[in-house]
Amino acid sequence: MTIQVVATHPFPDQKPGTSGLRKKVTVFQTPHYLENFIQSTFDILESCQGQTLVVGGDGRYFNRQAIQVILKMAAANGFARVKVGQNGILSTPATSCIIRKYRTIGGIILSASHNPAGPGGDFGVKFNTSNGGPAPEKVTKAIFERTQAIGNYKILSAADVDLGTLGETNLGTMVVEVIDSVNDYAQLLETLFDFDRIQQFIASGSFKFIFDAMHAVTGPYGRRIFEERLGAPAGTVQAGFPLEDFGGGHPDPNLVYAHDLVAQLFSETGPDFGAASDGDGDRNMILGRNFFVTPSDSLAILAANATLVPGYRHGLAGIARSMPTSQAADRVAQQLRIPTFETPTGWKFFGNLLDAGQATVCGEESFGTGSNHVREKDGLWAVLFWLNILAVRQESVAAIVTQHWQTYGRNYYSRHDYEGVASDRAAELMAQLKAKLPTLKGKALGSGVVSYADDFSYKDPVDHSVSENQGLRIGFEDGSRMVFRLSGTGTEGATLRLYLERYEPDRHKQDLDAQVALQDLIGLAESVAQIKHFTGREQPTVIT
Ligand code: VG1
Ligand code: CO
Repeated sequence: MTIQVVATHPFPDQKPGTSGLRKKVTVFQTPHYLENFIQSTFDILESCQGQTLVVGGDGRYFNRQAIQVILKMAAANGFARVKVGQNGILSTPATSCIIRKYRTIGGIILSASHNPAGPGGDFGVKFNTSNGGPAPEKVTKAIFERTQAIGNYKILSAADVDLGTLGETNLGTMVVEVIDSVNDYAQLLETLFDFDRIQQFIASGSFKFIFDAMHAVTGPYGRRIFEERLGAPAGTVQAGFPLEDFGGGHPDPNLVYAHDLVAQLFSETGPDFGAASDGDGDRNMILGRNFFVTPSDSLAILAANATLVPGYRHGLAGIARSMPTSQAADRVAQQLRIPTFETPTGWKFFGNLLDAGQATVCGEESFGTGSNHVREKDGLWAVLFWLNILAVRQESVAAIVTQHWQTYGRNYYSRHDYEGVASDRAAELMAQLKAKLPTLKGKALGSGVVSYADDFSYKDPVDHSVSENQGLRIGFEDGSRMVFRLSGTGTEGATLRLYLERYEPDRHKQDLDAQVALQDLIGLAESVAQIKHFTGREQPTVIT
């Protein structure tokens, strides 16, 4: 086995987005493309010598091939050990857990998360640092700069490693340790939740639930935890075996893409509770019978009920949410007299707050919720949190949510996505809106008065780093808001996201459909940003 030093040239487009580097599979299959990015990542580490790395992915097409390349490059770069999930499978939160538990230098997660997979689909590479969290901006910036200067990479010429069998093998001087994909993670969750109580609740027969793994990474996790450990009947986990193309679906747990699950919950004979996760297992969607819980409400409800769950019985230090996420959680924090933090979109911005002990739970409107148990959002964690609350309160999901609204008021909320818009048109929309913002403050817009209109920028309270251009916001005196952002995770054209929020304290006006309740704001967003004109679309692609 010899170490090859392969000459290469920079690719101009290796800048990580909201969550890692995402490209079409065909781009990653371009000779040297994957290798360049991996070598650049290794190069910015202080030293690879003698270090341990965690590697795994969501099981999508090209996962297995990419892992073999990474193992051989890790061996050539001096790593002592790589912990790799069996058959290359590790969910994003499980990877975070393993990095932290074994104090490794970091980990590489192969996933494009909720983006579709297969030979014509997407692939992605995320690097997580030694705290278990997504690389912060200063690290992704350093990686990108390195990709622009790279001249060669190192790789061991060796046969592929068998990833199907648990245990250790040698690759040059490096040890490849194939680990059970679920064990460490399941053990961690067991320390947080009252598994016995949930088990009894399920065994009582009065409560039925289903979990849709969407043929993505959470299948093995869901089967082990829900069916084997908690005794839920076989079949509770649906689409529970990872497929390289996710069964042709879009592994994004929302009302549009998780239609099979939604159809089951929205039927009179349906289960009491339903949940789904995404490609790499960090997202969650929560449903009750005939009831959809918005991710923003879910965050607020988990926070309000946290002391019912053993891992959080002493309360929370603080709550952090991404800027476009609704302010429902802020109202809970206010009542609990704990701080809230408003960060830019992307889990990497929660890392410092979690490390510093300033926030205990975090959430994003994009179906992401998590806590300080790892440094990623965590789909199964959120499902177990709900199961624990339901087992203690013995009420329906709908009852818990409506009671929450009665106590705190309801933050009507919706996100409208316009996917696959021409990039230049989307950029024009944002530019013209940004130019207009300074003129809006203090003006009447529709029936409201604008109290602020700006481009969100964030100063991290821990390391004081500043992140600019994080979304255009227009806020009204009554607390209503609309936010415009372009997605940083797509691989084709641009996706415009419009986030809408309006607060309703009156309990007699809290049962409207969100689209109806937000009608005025939707109209205002169109008039101020000319969405139809710039996108050429009459309707959003996805409404959640
Ligand atoms: C989206 C979401 C964001 C999330 C990110 C990664 O980013 O809006 O909240 O953190 O995806 O999630 P964007 O830039 O497309 O809006 V995942 O599940 O892809 O790791
Ligand atoms: Co994800």
